[in-house]
This record gives sequence, structure tokens and C-alpha cells, in this order.
Amino acid sequence: MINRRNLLVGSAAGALTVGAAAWIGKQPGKTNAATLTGRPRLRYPPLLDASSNRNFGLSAQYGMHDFGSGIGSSTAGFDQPYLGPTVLFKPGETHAQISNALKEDITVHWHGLIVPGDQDGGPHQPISPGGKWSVNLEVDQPPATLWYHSHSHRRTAVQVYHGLAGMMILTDGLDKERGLPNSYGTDDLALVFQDRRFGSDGKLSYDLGMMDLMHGFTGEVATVNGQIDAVATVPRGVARLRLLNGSNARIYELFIDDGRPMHLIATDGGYIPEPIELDSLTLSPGERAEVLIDFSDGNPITIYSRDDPNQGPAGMMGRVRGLYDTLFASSFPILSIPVDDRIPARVTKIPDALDGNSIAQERESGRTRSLTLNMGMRRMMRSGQSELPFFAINNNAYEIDKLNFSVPIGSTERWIIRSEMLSHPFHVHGTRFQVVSENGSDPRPEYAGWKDTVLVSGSVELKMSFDKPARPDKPFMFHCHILEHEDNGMMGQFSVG
Ligand SMILES: [Cu+2]
Repeated sequence: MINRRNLLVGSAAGALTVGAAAWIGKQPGKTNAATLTGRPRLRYPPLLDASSNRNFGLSAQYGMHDFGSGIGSSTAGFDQPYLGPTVLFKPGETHAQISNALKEDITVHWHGLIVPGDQDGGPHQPISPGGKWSVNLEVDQPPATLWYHSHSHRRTAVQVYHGLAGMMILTDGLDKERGLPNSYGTDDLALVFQDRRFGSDGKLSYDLGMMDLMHGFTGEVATVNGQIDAVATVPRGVARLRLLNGSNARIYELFIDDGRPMHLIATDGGYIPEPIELDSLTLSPGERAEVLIDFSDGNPITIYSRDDPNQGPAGMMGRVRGLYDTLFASSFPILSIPVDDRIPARVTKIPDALDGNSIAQERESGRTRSLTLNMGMRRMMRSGQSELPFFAINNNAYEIDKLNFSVPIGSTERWIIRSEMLSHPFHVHGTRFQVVSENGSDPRPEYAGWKDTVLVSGSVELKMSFDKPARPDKPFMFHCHILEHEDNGMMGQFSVG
């Protein structure tokens, strides 16, 4: 059953909030290995290796998935009941064939892959029920952890929530030379963090209320790779964690219970020049980070997150829920990782340097664009007195037939993004960017590398180049990655040519 251990704090249900907070406490201590016995082993998505044959297929299907409570939920996935395989591929050309066995349109967007608009898999490339989409991905970017997910017009949130997502690893085969762990599922762990809500029947629930729409849909239960309460094991050495926030809306502020650091080695766009030691790491929806953790002392750890700043006292709901959040806003455990001495350790040292590219752009930026992520309540004439939420960018709610602007190919631009009411993770298709500043200061260390998604809490300044073409009928998207915001209008589109 779902027990207190996996309940997140700050959920909609007050009683659960109190219970979980009482169990979790505000100061996580050290993980006790004895408490981990009997918990399920974490499973990793199957590795779909397309690196040599340069060809892979994914089939969207309905499924029945047990997150670990013993009760099956209706879900969807690629080639399996929930989520999809981890696609391993190399720079160059790779052919992908997607088939859709669902009863509704889906798309497959390659989040972080810098490819032309007609390969991007956005809302203009629906795959109808029973249909197929065949695409040649032309990839010429550095190695990175990416992901794929449905990006259906107004249906992204519900489809991703039910499982239409998976990880991608773009590799150049040189990680051994870099001194990095690269044994998938042993010392190189693919971790998809998602919070989920379960009804009183124990089944997955996506009952979108007004407040869920405003804040984005969050759940009270932490899952990793679609599992509740699972335990990963690592060798007594250095392990690499590929972290993907595949949640619809939850922002994680991750830290390790015994205070040991995480060594950041890669951001959305791949390796940074040298590891950065972090005590905590913010990961908003859509973002990825690769970290190394040193387990050579043999002690188990638990990865925790602080509560979502958008849901707690700092968020809008804080003013309404007030007291509960102030008293109980806290942390919750996501994943415990004990050491298994039987697994041989290959890497025992954090490398001093990586060969990541500096993010300083050589090219001078031309045009500056200012984009404000708008949200609020609007009185609807037709519904009488009731107010309904609205979402937009620069006061334009997304319209699939309307191009917001065109960018000349080969140009470099400065984008100033501002957020309203909440923190919003901002994602741009078809490019990668440098975070020049956050609220006028140097960006947080997590933004030291190339990014395609950035959390905007106030304002950020980004610099990006546009080298991939996108026709007006297959444009690139820019949007909030809180999926309920995206689906309801906090999105725009542009062509490059
Ligand atoms: Cu948003």
C-alpha cells in the first residue's frame, strides 16, 4: 500500500500533509541500511541501443501498471505499459519509426535534440490512432541526456502524466576515456522523477481541479522510473545519476540526507568543462542534470527534495493555505541508494576535468526579445460570475495556426524572460542557450552549462543561436514546461529560415 514514507509534503490534502511531515521530520539524518531491506529494487527502463544500427522504433500503447501499491492503474507507454525505453544513440543520422496504438493523436517530441522543425515532433506533427511517423533525425550536437515525450495539442499534460515519455542518451562512446561511469543500470543510473496522485481506490488519478490547473498538477507520491519506494544499489565507488524531472509541474530542490555533495557534470546540453560540487540542485520540469556521487565510504544515502516552491508558502497557495505550509513545509525522500559490495567498482575518483564546451557564445547577439509568461484569473462573461484561469506569453494565448515570429537562420538573439505569479520552467525547441543572468545576477551553478529549459523566478537573460530551419507550418515551440500551463496557452511558436 501507499504508506507515509512516499507521501510528499505540501499536498492538497491537509491530513496527509501533517502525517507525512510527522514521519519525515524537517531534518533528514543518515539513511539506516536496515530500513531498506525488503523494499523493491529499482528497475531501469530497458536500454534501446540504436547506436550501431542507427534505427529504432517506439510503439505507443495502453497498459496496466502497478506503481508498487499492488493495484494496477490504466497507463500508457512506449513498448511497455508505462514510460518507454531509454534510447541510446550517436551523433549522425538515426531513423526513428513511431507507431500509435492509442485511440487519440499523440506526437513524439525529442526534448533537447537540436534538429530541424520537421523532425522535432511538436504539436504540428500528430500521429493519428493506428498511424505511424517515420523520421530521420540529423544529430550534430555533443553527448547529453535528453528525453522524448508526447507534445500533443492541448493533450500533453494528460498523456505525459499517464506515461508517454522516456529518456534518451546521446553518446560519443568516449565516457571511459573521460573517467565517467557508463555501465547502464550499474553505475550509470537513468532516473525519471515524477510525482503522482492516487485516488482512494489506489489507482492513478488525474482529476484536474481549478487549483491544479493554476499551479500545475502535483501528486503526493514520489515515483522513480514509475516505481514507489524502490531502492537503487551502486558499487562502492563513484556512481553517475542521470536525473530527469519528468513531472508535470513539480519543482525539486534535491539534496542528500547525510550532506555529501553531488558533483554536477552535465546540464541539459551536455558536459560542462569541470565538475561543480553542489549541496543542493534545483530541477524543474523538463530539466536534466547528470551528477556523480562518491559512495566509496560504503554508506547508503537517500536523495531528498525540499517542497515545491510553487506549492508551498512561496507559491500562490501559500496565501490561502498559509498555516499548514508554514508549519509543515518540509522535505520528502525520493530515492534511497545503498552500496552493494558485490558489484565491482570501475570508477573510484571524481574526474578533475571534462571536455565540455564552454557556453560563452562567440557570436554577437543581434535582436533582443522580451517574453513575459502571463497567468492570472479572468472573469468570463459566459460563465456569469466565475473567474477562470488564463495562461499566455506576452498576452497571447497559444494558437496553433498563428506564428508568433520568425527568426533569421544563423542569427543569435538575446531573450529576456519574465515570470508572473509563479516560477515557470521555460523551454525552447530547436536550439540550446546560455543563461547569461538570473534576476540581474550570475545564474545559479546548475546553469553553468548549455540549457534548453530554465526555471524563471523573476527574470532570466538567455543567449541562443538558431542554426536549424523550421518552416512556418512546422515551427519550433517556446513554452512553460508546467504541462497544464503549456496546454492552456503559455506557449508560442516561431519559424527559422
Ligand atoms: Cu508555467
